Amino acid sequence: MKQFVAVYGAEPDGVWAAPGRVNLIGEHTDYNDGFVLPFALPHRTVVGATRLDTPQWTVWSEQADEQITFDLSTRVPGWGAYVAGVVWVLREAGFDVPGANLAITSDVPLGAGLSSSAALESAVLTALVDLGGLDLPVDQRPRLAQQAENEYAGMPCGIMDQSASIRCRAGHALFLDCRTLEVEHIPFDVASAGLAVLVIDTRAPHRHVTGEYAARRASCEEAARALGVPALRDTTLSAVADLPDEVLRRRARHIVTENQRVLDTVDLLRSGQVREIGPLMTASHGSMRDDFEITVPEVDTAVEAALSAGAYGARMTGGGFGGCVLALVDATATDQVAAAVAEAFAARGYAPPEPFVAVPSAGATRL
Ligand code: GAF
Repeated sequence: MKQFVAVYGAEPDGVWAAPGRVNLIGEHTDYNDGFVLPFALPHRTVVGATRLDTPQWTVWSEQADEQITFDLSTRVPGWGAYVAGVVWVLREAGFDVPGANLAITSDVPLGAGLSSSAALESAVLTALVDLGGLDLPVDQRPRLAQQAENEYAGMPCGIMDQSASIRCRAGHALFLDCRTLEVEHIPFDVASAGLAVLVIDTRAPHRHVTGEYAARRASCEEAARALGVPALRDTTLSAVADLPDEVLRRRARHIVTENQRVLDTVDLLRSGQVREIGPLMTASHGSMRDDFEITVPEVDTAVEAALSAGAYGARMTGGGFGGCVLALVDATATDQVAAAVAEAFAARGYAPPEPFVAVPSAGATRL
């Protein structure tokens, strides 16, 4: 790894990588014990690492253009929290984490809702587990990476992004039950159906993401309490309809209907009906816009323009308040749909969007 050699003057002991993700469907369902269906992107965070004999970590990041050093007594802020949080969580779990020199680079777009932070945590976790020969089965790693983000970095996320980054397989979407953590790898071969998934980074400035995200999570927990269930996974539309609070009713309705849309999407994909998932994607967007209220004008514009240009379905992906839209389109129509979205953005005076075609890729690995 050339960056590692440039910083530390020698080749690393090993190089590891973990991807960003898009979520095909199932938004904000993860922390409600529900279902999600993400797939990994080819974009990934790469970590070169060499083991040290002392409990000290030096980390250089190409994107931050910064090097930090910390030990077990340091509380690390900023981007380094996603690295130090992983060391912290592994030690909390009782592992003897080796000290290390690390060099990190990434082509996961930052702040675009494509899980750049989960890619960083997952790459560092995979590297430290391998370097230290730690006995940590793959299916238990996402929970620890999530805990690092929740308790060290302070973002109350669910378990989807770390699961996608660690457990996805190339050519497949990851059907994850966020309560049991059981997974099924669902073949998602859009190309042989003559289709493509177009990702449109709206580049809309994120607005109050962490606060709004935490507020949605709190509303869901409040609705579950009012309904007398452990999580919104356990309720029904008719029970939700009786909630007296109008806002809680809409928040809970999104979760209940979104879980069903994930199950319906999985059923269609299991029987090879790829194009047919389009209307479920579009319905998911409507539910995020009207019931969960996590979209912004740029993402609504992108969805409407993609649908008008012939997309079979389109929706915002990720936590919301900006970020990316996914559109399911004919493989021959990607340029045309991307151009239609760019035109709609120009007409409204928005910054030009950045489109790319997403291919379901592999999860975290040693290179
Ligand atoms: C963010 C969170 F990190 C995930 O856990 C998930 O809740 C997602 O938003 C919304 O589905 O990416």
